[in-house]
Formats: sequence, C-alpha cells, structure tokens
Amino acid sequence: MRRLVCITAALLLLCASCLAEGDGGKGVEDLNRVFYEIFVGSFSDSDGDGVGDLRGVINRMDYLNDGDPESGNSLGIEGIWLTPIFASPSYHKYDVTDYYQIDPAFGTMDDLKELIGLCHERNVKLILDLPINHTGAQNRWFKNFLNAHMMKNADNEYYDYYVWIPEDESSPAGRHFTPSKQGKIKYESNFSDSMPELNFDLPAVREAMLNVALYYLDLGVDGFRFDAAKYIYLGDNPASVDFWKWYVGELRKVKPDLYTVAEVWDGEGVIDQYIPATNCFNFFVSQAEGLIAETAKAGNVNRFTQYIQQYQGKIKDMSPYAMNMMFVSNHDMDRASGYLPVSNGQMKMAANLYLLSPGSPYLYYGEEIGLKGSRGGANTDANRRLAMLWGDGDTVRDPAGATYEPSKQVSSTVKEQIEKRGSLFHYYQKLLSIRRSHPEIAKGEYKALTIPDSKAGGFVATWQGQSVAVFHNTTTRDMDIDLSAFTDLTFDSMDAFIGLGEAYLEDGVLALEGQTSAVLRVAP
Ligand SMILES: [Ca+2]
Ligand SMILES: [Ca+2]
Repeated sequence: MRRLVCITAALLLLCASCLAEGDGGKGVEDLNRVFYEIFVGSFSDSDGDGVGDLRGVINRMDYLNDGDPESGNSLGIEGIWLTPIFASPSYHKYDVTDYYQIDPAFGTMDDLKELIGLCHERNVKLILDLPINHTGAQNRWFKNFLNAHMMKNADNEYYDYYVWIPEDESSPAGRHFTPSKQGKIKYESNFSDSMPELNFDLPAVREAMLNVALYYLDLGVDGFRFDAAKYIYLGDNPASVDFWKWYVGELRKVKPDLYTVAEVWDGEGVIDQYIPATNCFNFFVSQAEGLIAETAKAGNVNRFTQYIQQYQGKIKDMSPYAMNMMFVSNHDMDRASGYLPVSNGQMKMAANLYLLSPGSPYLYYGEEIGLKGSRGGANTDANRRLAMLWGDGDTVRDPAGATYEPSKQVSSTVKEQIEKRGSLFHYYQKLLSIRRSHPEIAKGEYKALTIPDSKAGGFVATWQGQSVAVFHNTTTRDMDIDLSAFTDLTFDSMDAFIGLGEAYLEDGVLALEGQTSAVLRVAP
C-alpha cells in the first residue's frame, strides 16, 4: 500500500512538471535546439523516381541523429524542419491543393507517422512548414470560391473564402489582384496568380486553418514553421500580429511545449512586432551581408557578442517563449558556401559564431558538406535547392528548372566526407557535439565578455548554476588574451576548442590561434 502511495505521489509530481512545461515559457529551455531544414524533394529519394520523399528522410535518420550522442556516427541535429509536404502541383509545394493529404510524390500519412515516431525515439523534434496565407489554385476551396462567384451565390460558404474585389475596381496600392474569367472578380494574389490569398477576416477560414494545425499536432508533430507570416494582412502588421497571437495561443492550449518559428522576412523593427506572438527567424544576421558572415570574415567579435546580448534581452522581454533563431541561408537564399568559402576557413568561423550561441539555430541541408547553389543568371530558386550529394547511389535529382553548373558544385560527397578525417562534415559534427555537451551555451543567460581594443571577443553563459565562456578569434592572427584584463571571472579549464588552429589556457592567459574558438569552464 505504501508503495502504491509513493507511485501515485511520483505520478502527481510528474504531471505537475508536465503542466509547468507550458506555464509562462518554462519549457522553452528544451526547445533551444539545432534544427536542420530539409527541402524534402531534394534530400533523399527512396523509390528511384528522382524526387526526395519522406521515406528518404526516414532512411537518412541515422545520418541526422542516430539516437546515441556518443556514437560519433551522425551529425547530431536536434530538430527537423520539413518544407511543405502537402498535396501540391509544384516541386516546392508552397501552393497547397489539400492540407490533409501528403503529396503522393512524397509518400503517405503513414510515412509521416513513422517519421514522427522515429524522431521522438531519438529526441528529435519535427516541425512542418505551414503555408496558410495562400492556397494553391487547384485547392477545392478555391474552386468552390470561383464557382460561388460564377453562380453569384453570396450565401455559399466559400463566397468570401478568398480576398476579392469586383473586376472593375482597381487594386489597393501595393497589392496584386488577378482577374478571374469566372464571376467577374479579381482575387488577391501577391505571390503568384496560382496562389490566391485566403480571407482571414472570415471566421470559417480561421477555423479551417486552425484545424489543419490541430490535425498535425494530434498526429504528433512538435510545431510549425509559418510561411509568409507577415502577408496574412499585407502591409498591416498589427492585424497580422493579432492573427498569429490568436493562432499560436489556440495551438498552445493543446500543446504547451509547442515550437513555432515564423518567416517574417523584413527588418528587425518589423520582426520585433511579431515576437510576442511567435518566434521568428533572425533575418538580420543571415546571408552574405548579415552579421554572422561579416564577423566570420575577420570581423570584430565584440560587435557580434554585444548584438546577441542586446537581442537576447530584447526578445526575452517580449515573450517568455522567445528564442534567437539564427541561420546563414535557407531555401530562398543563395548557398552560404558561395560567400563564406570553406577553403579559407570563413564557413567554419560562421558556424562557430552562430552555433555556439543561445537559442535555436538552423542548418540548411547540405551546409555541413559545403553544398553550393545560387540563383545566378538563370534567376531560378531551383539552384538554391539542389539535390543532396550523398555519393552512395541515392537517386535524388535536382529540381526541375535547375541550371547550376555541375562543375561548380562541391566535389566531395557525404559518403566521402564521413570517411575523411578533417572534412567539413566532421567539423560540424564536432561543433554540434561541443554545443550539446555544454548546454549553458544554448540555454543559459548570456553576457558578452568584451575585450578592449581587440577583434577577438567572447561571452559567458550560465545555466543551472554552471558557467562556461566561449571566445572566438575570427582573424588569421594568433592571439594571447590576458583574461584578467577585462573580467573578474576565474577560468578552471579549457573544455574544448574548434577551428583552424589550437587554443591553450595557462596562468590566466588564453592563447587563441587564428580562426579558432575556445570553450572554457568558469569556476563557480
Ligand atoms: Ca521518390
Ligand atoms: Ca494575405
């Protein structure tokens, strides 16, 4: 009897901690994970038709995360973002025909369930890309909408499902409307004529889109990446922000530890408006001209660490769920290895800077092998979404329309890089391992350790009473850094270093070679 009471008490305690997860963002620490963006059609092909698919992702789970952090056989990512997988006529699938069907080229609902199960066995979160601002023109909802207008049936439930104006009315400034032969109307289509924009003033539309997300949460996914989040009401940020506050709030009611990240591709001031509603990608630091690349190219690390400290403080004041979500490139951008050469160490320094930072950073598939691809003269996004180079007979092919010159592609495949010591793959693997074994970096309280008159810099991160410090030297010059000159902290030991050179700690002086980062244990 006594034993039973103990078990009951333990269960009660467990439940209490479950509830606390979603209470005021307490569970957010577990979400500070490295995510890996998979452009599904270009990743891995399981059935020989040349198109990547969900079974392909399942087959590659050991590569991504084999569930054993000590094995050294996998990259060690902690979350996966799948670009859209719903039925759609395009290769990119951002124009959805049916939100309740997996595109047949990508697999089945059972495949998705299997992938979710596999991820969760290995403590990997899985999020789906949710393009809900617009549907595809093949969507049944849009067909019903056009029919309702053709029949002039204003009572039809789909009559106002999409944003429309009479054909003789001119489009509001800055917005694009497409004339429809059916029904003498023009429908809003800011992205493409084949991507009609839903009318989120209609409660039925909000409910329909909420149900889509609830369906997949029920299936077990951990959250979503929200496509085109600022276009819900084009040019009206407060109305779009209110929408996401409501939407995420409803989802969090059923899943307190929900993970969300929105694409608000804009300046920091606009992104800031959305943070109280949902976490957002940090576009400010990404791409060739972003702060990560700038700092990686022998830039001043102190400017970077001061920015992170300021940004962390700012977003945490805005939301208890806030996380800094940094990345260098994604499927809409030129590949990072084009402007951060692997050969001169700049790609590695960029990785050090943002992956040894707090929050939930992203890798775009292939970055870990230096995969290349840019829009180029052909002006096609397909070049930014080229087939993963497995080198082991995987039949995945470049998407339709890709024109990237194969001779410009990285020569070394996944298979070759796994077999080769010192490859970029092994570099990323080691970097993620360092991050994982120092949870203070991802989850901790961040404080910049500014080094006066130096381009080298660092920070201290404290979590659960433990502190580590990270220092970066992005220049090619070796440095001796007298730590006592700028901090009262005592450093116990050198825990790890990673980069082109080495690092040593002796008598309070950190010898940090060029293009190298060091992780030091701070005395309590
Ligand atoms: Ca396939
Ligand atoms: Ca819209």
